[in-house]
Amino acid sequence: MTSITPTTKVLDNPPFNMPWVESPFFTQELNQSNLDPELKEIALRFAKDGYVIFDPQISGSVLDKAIAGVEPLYKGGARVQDAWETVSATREIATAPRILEVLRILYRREPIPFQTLNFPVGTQQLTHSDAVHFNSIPQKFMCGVWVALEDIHNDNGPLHYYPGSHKLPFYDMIDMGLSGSSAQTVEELYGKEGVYREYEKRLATIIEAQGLKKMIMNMPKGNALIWASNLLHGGEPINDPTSSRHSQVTHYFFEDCVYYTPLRSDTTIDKLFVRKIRNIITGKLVPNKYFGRPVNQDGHAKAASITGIVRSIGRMLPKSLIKKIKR
Ligand SMILES: O=C(O)CCC(=O)C(=O)O
Repeated sequence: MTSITPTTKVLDNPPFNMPWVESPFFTQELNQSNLDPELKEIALRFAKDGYVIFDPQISGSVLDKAIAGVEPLYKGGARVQDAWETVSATREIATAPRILEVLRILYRREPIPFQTLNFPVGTQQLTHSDAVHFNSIPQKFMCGVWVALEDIHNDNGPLHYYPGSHKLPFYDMIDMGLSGSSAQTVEELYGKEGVYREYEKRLATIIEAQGLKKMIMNMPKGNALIWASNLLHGGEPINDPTSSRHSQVTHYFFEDCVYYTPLRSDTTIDKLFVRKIRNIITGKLVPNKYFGRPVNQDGHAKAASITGIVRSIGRMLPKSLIKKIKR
């Protein structure tokens, strides 16, 4: 197996503010790059399909320690968020050098692991795009890395995904005819009648109308799957109710962005739900930045002051925003 070292080179000078794999020059630059064949293949697949499976070179004992370390945290539930804060094996997975190196190459920016989710069983989550939960300005600087902590097969609720769906437009809440920015409670957002359920239903109709082809992923223990922020994916039904399906997904942003939650934003009426993220590598909060400059951020749900940033994608920066960029 070819190893990835920090000296692995791709071409310099990313000309635009977008992930390398999303760049219009990606194919040309990939062909000219000196990446080893294995990395070239990873980059090519990820750009084309919106996901790629690879060996993150994490030892089996770390995977087992993650399962054992998180076990007491479930307390009857089926998911633990941010176990990295207390379970070092989950942190090791989130910060595995090979994962970080691959992400650096795909995005040409420093990756920031900011959230871990551990699951003891299949999630059976309906199909969604992570981009509605986690988005960035500039866009698409987000991905998930899902690591199989045990063998994943048809019976224990494998992942499903729609290859190439990351190239669909990003369907923001307004595109879906929905607004989550006025939700006051978790129930209003995520409950049975909540706006997120409606998003899932409407997304299913798009998938059907477009005739997208679903793939189901069986994966051996230790393998990792990176999905692009806009790749449609979810969890399959659990055929064997006695089965476990230990897995960890880590969500990554990339440096020098504004990080926000589209589900809770509505930029037309000055609501941008900016996220305060913590870098799992350093344990420190990461400033939201726009063109390298920190932007004012009052924290969750109070971030209307930087609404202009979203409006300005593809347009000119509004003066009000420029004033608010700290110099
Ligand atoms: O683990 C799964 O079954 C799905 C996880 C997922 O869709 C997510 O974390 O976004």
